[in-house]
Amino acid sequence: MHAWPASEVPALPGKGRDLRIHDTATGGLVTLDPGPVARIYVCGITPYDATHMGHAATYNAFDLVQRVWLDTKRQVHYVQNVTDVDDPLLERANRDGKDWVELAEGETALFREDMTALRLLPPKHYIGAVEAIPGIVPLVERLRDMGAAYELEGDIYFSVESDAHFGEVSGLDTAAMKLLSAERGGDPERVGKKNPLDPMLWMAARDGEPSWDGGSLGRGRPGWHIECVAIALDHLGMGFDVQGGGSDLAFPHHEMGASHAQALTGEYPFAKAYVHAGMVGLDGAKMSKSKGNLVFVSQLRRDGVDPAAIRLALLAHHYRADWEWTDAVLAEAVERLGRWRAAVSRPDGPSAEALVEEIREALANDLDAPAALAAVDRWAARQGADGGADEGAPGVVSRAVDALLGVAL
Ligand code: 5CA
Ligand code: ZN
Repeated sequence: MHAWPASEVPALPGKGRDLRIHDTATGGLVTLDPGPVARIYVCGITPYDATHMGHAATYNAFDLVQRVWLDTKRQVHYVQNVTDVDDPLLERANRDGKDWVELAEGETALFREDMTALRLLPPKHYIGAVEAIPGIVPLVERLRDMGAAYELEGDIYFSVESDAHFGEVSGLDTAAMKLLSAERGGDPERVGKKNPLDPMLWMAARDGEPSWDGGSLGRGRPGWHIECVAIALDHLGMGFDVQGGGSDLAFPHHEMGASHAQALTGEYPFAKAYVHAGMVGLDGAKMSKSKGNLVFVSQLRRDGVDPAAIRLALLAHHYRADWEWTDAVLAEAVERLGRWRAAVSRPDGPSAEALVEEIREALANDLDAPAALAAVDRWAARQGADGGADEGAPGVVSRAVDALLGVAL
């Protein structure tokens, strides 16, 4: 699939800091040490509805990861998927009497527009689950042939016991895993499974549902976790730097994905860090397509809201926090954008060197965007007050805010 156009990232004077970030698997901060090419996989959307503020907040977090890396003069190899066939997508298409392919294509196109408007950097490889199927089938066959997967009434399940490290990503106990598995696409109650937590790798064709040639697996479609594993292994390989998504993906999705990959390759770990963004809610509940309590990026854009203000509204919250979208959050961001634009539109201003270092330090410290915004606020407040007449300063601030925060002033 094609991704979306990249906005330019200005180069800044000096050099950025190495990123310290919270890793779900170790439960603490880790200092990442990527090579000259940092590798990141971020789980993409299931395209049955438009991009809401929760999605945007999560993709914003991983955009910051890349901007910190780019500022350390590294290249970034970024991969993202699209879950373009899945139960909720098929159900929504059925409900609305739409063709599932058209629904997926339409929502993916809208997602690209939203990402472009928000200046979120595009992945180098943007891969749909459907186009990945030819690469998924041999992985499932291999897992089955090595005894890490088994058949149940035509479906193929992964045996979680085949990975000695199973459970290490989320750190949850079995009872918690069972609950979450039932809530998030698993089927712990199905009779005949070796372990209730075992996830499906390949689902035999069901009447009225799309299916593909699965070689020795028979016709069917892939399970959710193996899709992301196949795409990540194909484009990044084992031991990539960051696996990212919202906190609802830690279990089962990232847990199972790590185990699939580790069982397949005999190598450890799948990803060096598992990074999870908090959940954005509306009216006291997690914003979700299934609940329908949504604020869409595209709707705000249609209402004339500047995408830079939407981005500032996201940046005003720490990526790991759970927070609520409200009108006041947006109003504050609009006001801040106006203040910053006025400050950088002057011909000179207070020296910006210290500010660039403050933004770098804030982001390197577990992506503390609110601290970065506060630093820019302080610089903007000094404009015209105690002043300073550094001619280059407004330009430096503009470029730093663009390069490190993705906001065009
Ligand atoms: N297609 C799968 C991943 S392979 C999926 O989870 N799709 S999604 O459309 O449901 O979500 C896309 C991303 O947005 C995921 O990282 C998910 O964790 C994140 N996300 C979903 N809802 C929220 C929310 N309310 N707040 C923050 N992030 C969210
Ligand atoms: Zn995924």
